[in-house]
Amino acid sequence: MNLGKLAEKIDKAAENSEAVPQLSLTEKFSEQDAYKIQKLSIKRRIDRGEKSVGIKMGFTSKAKMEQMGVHDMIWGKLTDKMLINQGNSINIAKYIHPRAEPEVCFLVKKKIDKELKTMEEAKEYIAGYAVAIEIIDSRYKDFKFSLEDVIADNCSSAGLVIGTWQPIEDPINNLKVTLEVDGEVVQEGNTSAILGDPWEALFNATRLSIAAGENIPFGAYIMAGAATSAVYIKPGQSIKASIETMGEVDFKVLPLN
Ligand code: OOG
Ligand code: MG
Repeated sequence: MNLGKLAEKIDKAAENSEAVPQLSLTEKFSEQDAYKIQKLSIKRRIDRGEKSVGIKMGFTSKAKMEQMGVHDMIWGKLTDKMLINQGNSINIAKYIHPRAEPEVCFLVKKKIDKELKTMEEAKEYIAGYAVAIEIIDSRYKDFKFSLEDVIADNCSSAGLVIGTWQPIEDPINNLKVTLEVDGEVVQEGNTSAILGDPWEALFNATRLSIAAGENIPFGAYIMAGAATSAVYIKPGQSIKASIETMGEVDFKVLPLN
């Protein structure tokens, strides 16, 4: 099996906004191979000039695991091409079948070169957090995949919009999370759905990246994973995520013309 060829296939699917059959339908590959494919596909992006801006956790909540039929947490990479400014509009034609989900994002203030395990350590390395929305856009037909498939596909990462950074103050577990489309609440959840506390997702992100031999640089974003199921987005919509006491963030989808 040629992992580079599989990375090329998944990367081209993203580039051309065209879904492909799940890689696992024709190739047997392990979870470890899947992370190698992910790494090779990210290398293609970096070679095209995209810059690494951080990492994301996936399937850190039951809601997400159940929605997608998988059983373990995963992690992927974020690049500058995925960034959307607060309030800006996206063109749906650049995506295949995008979905939005509410998240917590952390900001790194000091290079993380070891696994963080306690809040005391976290405060030394993390500047703060913000409400974020992730746009996921599986490169697989019908948004269906195995755990290995989705890892190879960089965990469906396609976009993110980050709200205003908040300094670390009170605990951030047990906060109400909502996702609105055109002013109507379409998903409701709680930050405790994220591994009991979004900080747990941060700790796990540091564990996984250190185990992979990678530091997390100063200024990196770390997405904790969605607290609720994701919703499909459509042209003309306004999408907003809010987290109690943390704030809100929104973006729009351009209407079709
Ligand atoms: C995979 C990405 C999962 C999350 O927040 O749980 C994820 C997917 O659902 O397509 O980003
Ligand atoms: Mg996510």
